[in-house]
Amino acid sequence: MTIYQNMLNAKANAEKRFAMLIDPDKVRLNHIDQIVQRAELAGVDYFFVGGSLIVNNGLDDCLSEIKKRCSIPLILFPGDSYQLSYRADAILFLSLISGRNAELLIGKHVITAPYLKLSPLEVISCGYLLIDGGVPTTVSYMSNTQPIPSDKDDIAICTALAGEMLGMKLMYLDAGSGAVIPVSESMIESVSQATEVPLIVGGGIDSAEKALRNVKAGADIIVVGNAIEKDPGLIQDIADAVHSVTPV
Ligand code: 1GP
Repeated sequence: MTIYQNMLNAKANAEKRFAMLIDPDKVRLNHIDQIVQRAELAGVDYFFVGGSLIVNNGLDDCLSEIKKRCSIPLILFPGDSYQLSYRADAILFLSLISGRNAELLIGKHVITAPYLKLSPLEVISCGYLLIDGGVPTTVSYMSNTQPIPSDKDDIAICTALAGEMLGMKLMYLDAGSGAVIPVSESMIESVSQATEVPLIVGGGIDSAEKALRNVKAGADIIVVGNAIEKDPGLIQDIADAVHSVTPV
C-alpha cells in the first residue's frame, strides 16, 4: 500500500496520525538509536525529514541511519530542491500556495520533476499554507513570502480549496518551526470542513494537550519537531494523545 493510501484510509476511518519532524542538521547521528527506539515504542506513524534551511550535508546519512533501524515511513519535507534523496520512501511535493513566489509555486517543481520521475520515491503533492506564527520564521524569510494572518480563517479556507481544486492531495497548515502562536483550532476546523484531502498541521505544537485539541478540531496528521528535540519524553505523550481519538 502506498503511504498516501495509508493516509487516506486513516482519514476514512477517522484515525489520526503523528509525524515526527527530523531536521538533519539538528539530529546527531549517534542519537539516532535513541530517537528511533522512542519513536517505535510510541507508535510514531511517519518521519518527516527536512528543514527550511539545511546547512550541513547530512540528509543521506540521516535517512540511511534511520532506515537501518526501523520501518517507520520516511517522508521528505524539503525546504528546497536540493533536499532530495532516494533513501527516503516518499516526498511531499510542496507548493507554497499561501505565497506568491512563482519559484515555490511551480518553478522548483519543473526542475525537480524529471529527477523525481526517475526516482523510486512516492511523490505526494501537497498544498503548503504558511500561517503567521507570531515570530518571523526561517520558512517565511527563506521563501520570501508573507504568511496568512493567523486570524484570517477565510483566506486559509479559500487557499486550501483552490489547492484542492488544482489536484493537490494533501493540505499542510504550518505556523513554521518554533512558532510562538500555533495554528488556531478555529482555522483547523474551518479548513478541514471545507476540504476533503487529509490535513496536516504543524508549527509550535509543544504539548500533548495542544496536539489533542488540533486533532479534535480536524487535523489528520500532527507534525512536531522543536518540542521533541527539547524534550524527547513528549514523543510518547503526543503519540498517545493523537492516537487517543477514536472513530465516532
Ligand atoms: C515545521 O510543522 C513543522 O515546519 C514543525 O514545527 O518544529 O515547531 O514543531 P515545530
